Amino acid sequence: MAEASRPPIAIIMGSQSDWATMKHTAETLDALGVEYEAKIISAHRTPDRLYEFSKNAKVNGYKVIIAGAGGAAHLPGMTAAMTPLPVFGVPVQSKALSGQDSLLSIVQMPAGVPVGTLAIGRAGAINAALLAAAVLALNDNNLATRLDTWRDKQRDGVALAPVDESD
Ligand code: RP5
Repeated sequence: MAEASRPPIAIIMGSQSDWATMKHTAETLDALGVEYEAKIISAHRTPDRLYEFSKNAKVNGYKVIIAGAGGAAHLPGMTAAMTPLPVFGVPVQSKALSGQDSLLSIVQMPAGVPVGTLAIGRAGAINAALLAAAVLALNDNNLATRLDTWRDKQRDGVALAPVDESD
């Protein structure tokens, strides 16, 4: 695919099982009108796919990569090692350790190869989309306006006083 027709954001994830989390990234980008491609790329099971994707990500026209993985979550760090593009990592909530393994695997990169690490699970997936959109909005005034509108809507949805939800 030619560079001009590529979406600016790639959402990659280590497994089909990560989609339940990473679909929140996709839904948030949909709400902001930001195009993306979503791919399953496993650092462990499909290392050749990871190499091919990461080495060519910039020339293929992507601007930001969002990588979700769980457990021994090497995907964001290995991707960042092979591309100059900004990489945001989403720790998927694992069954064994509730995502603490994923978080520490992603966040503890050695100096020199950064991965911007988000919160575990759904919150991190949504925030990765918002952060990636904010990066793109530096050079896209229309997107900056849509991000402002998104935040205004969020603010307006917060009630002043709590209600008893069990009633
Ligand atoms: C990781 O292993 C994936 O990112 C996923 O979170 C985890 C479990 O993968 P499956 O065994 O469900 O495919 O590589």
